[in-house]
Amino acid sequence: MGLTLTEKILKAHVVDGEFVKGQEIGIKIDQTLTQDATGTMAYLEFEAMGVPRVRTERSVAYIDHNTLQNGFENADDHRFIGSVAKKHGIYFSRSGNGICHQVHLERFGIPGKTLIGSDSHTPTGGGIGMIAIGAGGLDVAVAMGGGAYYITYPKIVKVNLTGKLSPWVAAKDVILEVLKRLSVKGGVGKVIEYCGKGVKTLSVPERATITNMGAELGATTSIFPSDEITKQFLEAQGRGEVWTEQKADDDAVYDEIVEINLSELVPLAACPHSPDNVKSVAEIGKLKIDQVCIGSCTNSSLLDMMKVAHILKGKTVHPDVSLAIAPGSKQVLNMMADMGLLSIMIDAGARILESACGPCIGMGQSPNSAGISLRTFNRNFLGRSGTKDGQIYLVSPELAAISAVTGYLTDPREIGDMPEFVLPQKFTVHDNMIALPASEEEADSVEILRGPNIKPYPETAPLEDSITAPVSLKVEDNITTDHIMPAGAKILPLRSNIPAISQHCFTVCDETFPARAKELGKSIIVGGSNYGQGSSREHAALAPLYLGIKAVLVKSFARIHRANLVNAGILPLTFVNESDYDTISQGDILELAGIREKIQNGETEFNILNKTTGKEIPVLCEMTGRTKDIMLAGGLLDYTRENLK
Ligand code: MIC
Ligand code: SF4
Repeated sequence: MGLTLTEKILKAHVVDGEFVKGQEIGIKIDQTLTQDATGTMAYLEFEAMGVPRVRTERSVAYIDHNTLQNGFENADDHRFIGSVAKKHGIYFSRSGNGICHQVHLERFGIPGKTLIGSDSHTPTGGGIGMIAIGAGGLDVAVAMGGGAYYITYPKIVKVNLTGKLSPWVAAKDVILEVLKRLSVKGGVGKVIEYCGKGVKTLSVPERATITNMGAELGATTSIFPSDEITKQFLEAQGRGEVWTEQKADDDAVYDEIVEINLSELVPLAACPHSPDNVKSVAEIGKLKIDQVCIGSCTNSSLLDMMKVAHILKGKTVHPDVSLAIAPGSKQVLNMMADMGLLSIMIDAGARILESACGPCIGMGQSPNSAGISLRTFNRNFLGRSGTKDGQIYLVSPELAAISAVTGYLTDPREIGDMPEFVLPQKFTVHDNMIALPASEEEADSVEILRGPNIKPYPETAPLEDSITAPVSLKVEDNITTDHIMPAGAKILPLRSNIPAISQHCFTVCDETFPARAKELGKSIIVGGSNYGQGSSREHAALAPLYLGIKAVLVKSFARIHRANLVNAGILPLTFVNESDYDTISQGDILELAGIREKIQNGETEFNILNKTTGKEIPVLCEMTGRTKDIMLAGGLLDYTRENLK
């Protein structure tokens, strides 16, 4: 029986566990990446492990998220990360060099290798045939120290692409169509593998748009084969020597098959406030818009910019619309300047932003009150733009650009003929904004530069014998990490200060939560399904840890967030009967009697008691050997200190 591409790469990297679907396996990690919003914490954790030099083939630290320096905090974090990188053998991509995923694809990614990154959109690397997975900062720190990364051996979904995209229909529409069909939880526990004759009609940047936004399916990762098109892309980056062919066997067996005929797709948009709330432009109808933002790790490649410039040429941005464009990397921006694309955009009235995440993470450009904003990004969760009642639609760059001119949500097919957009044979390569690490001899003399906002990792303690605690918060289905630990220009500078950032935990849902939880000392959160979807930010577990949360009881979890809870020593529990969710109220006292012994004995299903109502509630707490030990130790940091020496 033949193998899928995912299985081939995983098999070549497995160091622990067996290849049984649903079981945990440990894989060797070849490359890691971090960004600055999760990076400071990840490097504090790496330091705490006491490993002098990274043990990966390549580790890169990027500065791209917290680039709005409205106070000393972000600049201090950048300086800290730069100094840690230099000392411990990590390449350092300086601010201005671009968004981590775009730059990693251009300059570091290698087909057939494994990559984990402290950012949920790390699967962008799947666009060149890598197994690239988003993870919590602590997991990335462990991988940098040479430890394996653990995932549940996934189900593998084949997306069989046939046909060819029609003019002005984009790669973005492909992933929006997949999201429409599978939903934001449809990918949990799965890898999405793209195959079929349609693959060769898509360029690397287009493939990367699709694997990037696979994160919104909740998938472990997404991957394309590495073929002649990948080879040309890497050669154009001056890195042809790292290319290898990567593909599934012809007789590979998949768990599910999704058929997509590219020729049948039409321009789509994800409507507020979820990436799977997808409708066609025709279904949405005439929608007057206030803002357009083009960029983010999903759609900021040179190819995207070439299309946008073509559409804007000789036009003016509609008087009622503000258009912001953030090219994905210094390379993209440089080439836009050389090719004359930049002056076309400036002339049309676009506001050119630095090559960084920017508005995608609420770092500026928040829309006006109740403003309608079309964005080429990947997330439109409530409040993420920085304007609580902002209405964010996720669209392709083509659709965004033409709408910026007309002032309405516009079907890009109205533009008429589409020229063929061909990527250059050679990209402009100048890695002068990537600082190399110090040599092993020089490393000792590198001083670590810590600012006053950088506070240590919160205190942890081994799992208690029993837990009796009130429910401090009850929330609904599809709670995102943007609800749990909001981002934005005001809160992001606190990423390296857990006591301070905790004051914002869950304030989107309930402003009184942080004070209440702190006062209770110990408490439990109850939630619905797909709890913790979205970002990889471990702050969504570390802030609750700091506020005394001992357990989270929900209908189901998103993958990365569940792992982050375990890493922080917080018990992840799920209801056996989802209807029991309705029997618990905020304020009820829950008793987890003998919980330590139960976990130690490997009990996965047991009852907890709602002392307020007297009702016994059956719950699941599935822990394998390793996660069990992490839980008992009080989290991954304590566990790793013991085991990684
Ligand atoms: C995001 O898109 O939400 C982020 C910001 O890139 C996060 C990481 C973070 O919270 O720092 C992600 O997706 O992992
Ligand atoms: Fe940055 Fe947005 Fe991509 Fe997250 S989704 S890495 S914030 S561009």
